[in-house]
Amino acid sequence: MSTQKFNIAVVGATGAVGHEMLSILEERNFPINELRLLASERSAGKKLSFKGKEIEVQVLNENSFEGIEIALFSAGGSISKKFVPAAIKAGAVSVDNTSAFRMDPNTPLVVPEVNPDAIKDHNGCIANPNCSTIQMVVALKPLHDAGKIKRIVVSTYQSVSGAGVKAIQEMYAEAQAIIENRVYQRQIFPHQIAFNILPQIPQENAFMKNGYSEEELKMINETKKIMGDDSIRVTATTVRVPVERAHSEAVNVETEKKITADQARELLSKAPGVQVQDDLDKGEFPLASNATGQDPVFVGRIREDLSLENGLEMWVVADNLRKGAALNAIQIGEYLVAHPELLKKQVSSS
Ligand code: NAP
Ligand code: 3JN
Repeated sequence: MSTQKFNIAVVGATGAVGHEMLSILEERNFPINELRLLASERSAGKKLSFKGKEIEVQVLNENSFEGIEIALFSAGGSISKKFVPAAIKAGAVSVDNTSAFRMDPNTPLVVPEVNPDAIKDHNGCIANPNCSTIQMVVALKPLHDAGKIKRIVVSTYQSVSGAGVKAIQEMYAEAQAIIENRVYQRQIFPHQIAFNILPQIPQENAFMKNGYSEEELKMINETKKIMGDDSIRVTATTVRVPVERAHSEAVNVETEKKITADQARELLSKAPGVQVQDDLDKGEFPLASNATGQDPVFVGRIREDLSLENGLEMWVVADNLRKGAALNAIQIGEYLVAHPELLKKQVSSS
């Protein structure tokens, strides 16, 4: 086993995704030499705990990547656009959780269970897909390999944690205010989120001229790029629900070759990263509350579509902050450390 350890930066370490990254790096015993935590001036001097030690958060700047080998970005697209080039210049490979480079033809967009080999084509940056896309493609890849997917129709039920730490706080504060019959001044969501459902993601400037939201177009475009198949037709409706954590999706797929519900269950039960929870007699199907804090993509309610010759319906649930963001990025990091030749700089042995 290699004894190499690596210098890692986490950009956005104080955020919802950053917090999850630190837990997963610790849990999976990622081989770290130095861990550099970066955030905005608001967090200057703040300390975060990692493996029992307190690490001070540093303010992100152009020189933050000196000596860094892997930089994990989750501080928003504009920060990535500005600082991924600085990280590359310093010799680090970036794994970017934002949409900044996802559709850039020179940047691989990777879900390790689906297209790990794309990592080899990186030019200093590897993009992590949108959370809703990640969990869907993990569940669909084995069906695509078996029967070639022609069309996907997906509706999402996305938790508030997808909109960041402040959005979680807003859902609880608004629920409390409603229960106590108080007026609540919203800051994050455009409409009431507590005890309500919003067919708008993201919360600002969501909609395009064609009526689709930005999140829906991300799912459509990213799915084709990750699956490496532009011929798959995809349509999506993305919806915010008052759930703290884990996104749920109703996914309908049409395949070229017939796949029965039993065959789909069999294929999915063997697929990497998937856990089938599908026993209606026992009342078993995936639930956001059970998926919270878990790594797999849970699939259930698998059934043949009564309206189509070769169609399947399923319910797909995953923790958006783990497999949908931090875990997927760290799996890409693990691939890089397992193939150190893919890290641009010479890495030092500990
Ligand atoms: P969040 O809880 O609001 O956290 C934002 C993080 O970014 C904080 O650490 C914040 O630092 C940092 N930040 C903000 N402005 C900064 C600046 N000017 N310089 C340095 N750091 C700055 O948001 P989140 O939910 O963790 O999401 C963060 C980003 O990750 C999103 O914007 C999105 O691009 C990406 N994301 C991706 C997925 C996915 O589907 N793969 C899912 C969720 C999020 P302070 O605490 O100092 O403000
Ligand atoms: O809303 C969600 O459930 C997922 C949100 C993801 C997100 C939030 C702000 C900016 C993204 C993303 O990952 O696509 C971005 C972005 O980077 O564009």
